[in-house]
Amino acid sequence: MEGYQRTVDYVRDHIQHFSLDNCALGSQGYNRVLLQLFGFMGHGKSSLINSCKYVLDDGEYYIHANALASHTSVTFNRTAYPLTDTITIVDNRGCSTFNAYETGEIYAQLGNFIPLNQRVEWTNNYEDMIYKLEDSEMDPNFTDITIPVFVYSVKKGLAEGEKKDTKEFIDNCRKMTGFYPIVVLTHKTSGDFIQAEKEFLLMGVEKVIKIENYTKEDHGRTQGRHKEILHFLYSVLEDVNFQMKYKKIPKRERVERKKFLLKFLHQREVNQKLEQMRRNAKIQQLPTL
Ligand SMILES: Nc1nc2c(ncn2[C@@H]2O[C@H](COP(=O)(O)OP(=O)(O)OP(=O)(O)O)[C@@H](O)[C@H]2O)c(=O)[nH]1
Ligand SMILES: [Mg+2]
Repeated sequence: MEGYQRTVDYVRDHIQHFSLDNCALGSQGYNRVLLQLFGFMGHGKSSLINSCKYVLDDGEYYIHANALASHTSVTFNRTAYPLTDTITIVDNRGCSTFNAYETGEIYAQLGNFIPLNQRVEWTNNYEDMIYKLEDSEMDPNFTDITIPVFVYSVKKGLAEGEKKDTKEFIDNCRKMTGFYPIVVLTHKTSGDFIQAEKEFLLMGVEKVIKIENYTKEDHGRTQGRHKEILHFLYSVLEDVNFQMKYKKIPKRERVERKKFLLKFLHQREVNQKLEQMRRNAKIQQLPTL
């Protein structure tokens, strides 16, 4: 127990004092690590934030991010919660599926093209999205390292049809941030987390963390749960340290991400128009781009 307590304290201390200035090549102009959560509705994003705060602050359990059992989305605002001087975790509106309608906004968030602390509206409107991107040039964000975190409850397995979209989404997250998303499997005692882990690893994800969130109903501290949450944060920093060993050109990266996003939005618009034409004219032979 004593040895264990020392490890927990050591890891917590490491996380709390992590500074980008101490990376191999220094901060390279970055000043914040942004953990950007996303995932389906009700899978435990807000609870993960509350769990992280609980474990890092080492005090009473407190509800920072509203987490509720509900059939619809509880969180609509994209809210930033600072965890340490360097690390901030961002809550997000839950997706219903990974279709282009909802993912477009998430890619823009991941590329730091949308300011924090705003209500999240999914939009299919090409012009609106392009204007948002242009507006972001007024005050471009080059100082955040964004790490995508995909929160997924093992209570419900991924249906065959969902896997293709999920794989594509995971690949695009990497294009928008330079990082593969870290997958956090929640409700680990209520489903087959081994199967879920396998499926995500097969999709190319490199880190899968299995946790049971602390919740309003059940937040009695346990060694295992504390360790899991710290392991999640430690893994994120490991990834940051690795990437920061190499020279970064934040401006160049932003340009590349913007190109990807513009292409994605354009293709989405074209597909939508084709779909509309098919429906209107009932022409089934038009090709899908
Ligand atoms: N047993 C258990 N319950 C959990 C876990 N994670 C979340 N919950 C519960 O599941 C419900 C939904 O959790 P939230 O954290 O609100 O989920 P969310 O992803 O933020 O949901 P939206 O904001 O609606 O997208 C709440 O009642 C939580 O207490 C977990 O790991 N184990
Ligand atoms: Mg939420």
